[in-house]
Amino acid sequence: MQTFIQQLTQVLGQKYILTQDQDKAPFLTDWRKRFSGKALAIVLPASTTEVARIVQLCAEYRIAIVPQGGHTGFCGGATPDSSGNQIVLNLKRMNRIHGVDIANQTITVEAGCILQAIQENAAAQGFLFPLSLGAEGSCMIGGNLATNAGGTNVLRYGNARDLCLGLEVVTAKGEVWNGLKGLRKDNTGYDLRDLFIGSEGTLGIITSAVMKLYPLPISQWTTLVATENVSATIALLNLFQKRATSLLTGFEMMTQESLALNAKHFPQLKNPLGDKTPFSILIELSDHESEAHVRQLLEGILEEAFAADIITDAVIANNLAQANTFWHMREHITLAQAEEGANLKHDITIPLSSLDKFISETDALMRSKFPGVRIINFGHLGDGNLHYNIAPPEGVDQKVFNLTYEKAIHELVYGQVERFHGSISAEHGVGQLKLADLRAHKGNVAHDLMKSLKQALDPQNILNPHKVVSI
Ligand code: FAD
Ligand code: 2HG
Ligand code: ZN
Repeated sequence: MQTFIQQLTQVLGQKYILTQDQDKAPFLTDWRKRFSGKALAIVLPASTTEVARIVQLCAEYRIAIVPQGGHTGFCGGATPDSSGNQIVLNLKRMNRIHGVDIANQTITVEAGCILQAIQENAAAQGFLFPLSLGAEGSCMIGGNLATNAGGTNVLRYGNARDLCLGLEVVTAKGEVWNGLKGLRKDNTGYDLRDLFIGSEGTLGIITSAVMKLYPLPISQWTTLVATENVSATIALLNLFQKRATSLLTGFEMMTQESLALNAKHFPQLKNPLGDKTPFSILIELSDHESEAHVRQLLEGILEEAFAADIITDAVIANNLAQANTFWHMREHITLAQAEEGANLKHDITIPLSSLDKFISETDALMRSKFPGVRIINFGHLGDGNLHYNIAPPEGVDQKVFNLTYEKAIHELVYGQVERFHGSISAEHGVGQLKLADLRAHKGNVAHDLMKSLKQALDPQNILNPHKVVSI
């Protein structure tokens, strides 16, 4: 090990290899404090050449590498195991923005760029980089691509995969694959880019990316709408899809129970629809024509929704500050859950046509088997993506509750997801949290194919082993 560290030092210099406990500590626990590990060293490269050299050394000494961005992932993918034999390769020093290509409408960035920095850089040049999530101030584009992150703009612009036109990746052998051409069409055989996106650091280390840009909208209007039930909410979504088509850029659902957590931990974030509304729906329209055009369209659709008895109340944000408070309400649910303590997360997708039945059946099962639990159900309804999280009954110790019921609750939810032909991971990935669940729910053929890919691309199993699939 000493020789390995010495050789690493020759590549990076001592300053960028952290081996002391107090220096390593900030990199060893994830954002939720759900996963903790140990590491031989934290390694902080500044260039693709350095990443390649590190991987070559790890391949030679058979040392496992855990790639890491902002460490905001929910599935423990970026946290090392407890052996103390793995290195964490954190990409935060690789944070250069190489520039915007105006004609191609793309931005080329290094993997360690903070998502918000990319959005701001693009906006300063008149472009929208639409990937947007609550962790955007700290997650990094390499992590976003490695998890194929979703967020609040997916229904209009797609997830991280849809926004990516090229990657540079260091392979398990320490070779560099340069796929940064930024082409919108390229049918030269297997799509390597798509293989690495969503692979959570198990097939290669993403070092740079070419991402799509869009024109900045001239005007955005945000509204909070009250509905009585899921079927009305889906009817509302379909109405907006029909009338607003591509101007619809956000459609988020929050249940009364989810917002009750906000009321408890962030009482300043008052729901303008009141605290008795069963479903509060946050809707955003973005327009490239004019303020008047989009405002008129929004009012027209809401009038139609009232007339059809789909909605019971609506508040339109009058200015940017008010629109921001609506979004804060939505984004603070995750923070309120963290304040409340450990909850059991289920990041799932269900076909929209079955969503109503899924929720009513699963809620009923959950409440009958685990009386008193709080169902914190919210999410990106426009994508059929629920965050169907379970908190213990008020006053019950979370640790004891989770130890006793975690397995049974996951089984109940994932059993229902299977029955309704959904997915057990919509946008957060698999990591170590859902390793066994993936094996159980992916299907043998698909799971074996995934293992074959892992075996082919990383035969020594040094890239983030025992995350996503075990070989
Ligand atoms: P990390 O957590 O550091 O890593 C995630 C995975 O990617 C790990 O497996 C890691 O090994 C791998 N990885 C990281 N960088 C690289 C690289 N350069 N090359 C190869 N592998 C790499 N997620 C959503 O999808 N939608 C949301 O709306 C959303 N909201 C969130 C809100 C909050 C408040 C928080 C805390 C998280 C949220 N997340 C959301 C989850 C998280 O932010 C995303 O999964 C994000 O994409 C992770 O990025 P990161 O840089 O933190 O990656
Ligand atoms: C969101 O949509 C994130 O806010 C977090 O994906 C979801 O807290 C969660 O479970
Ligand atoms: Zn989400």
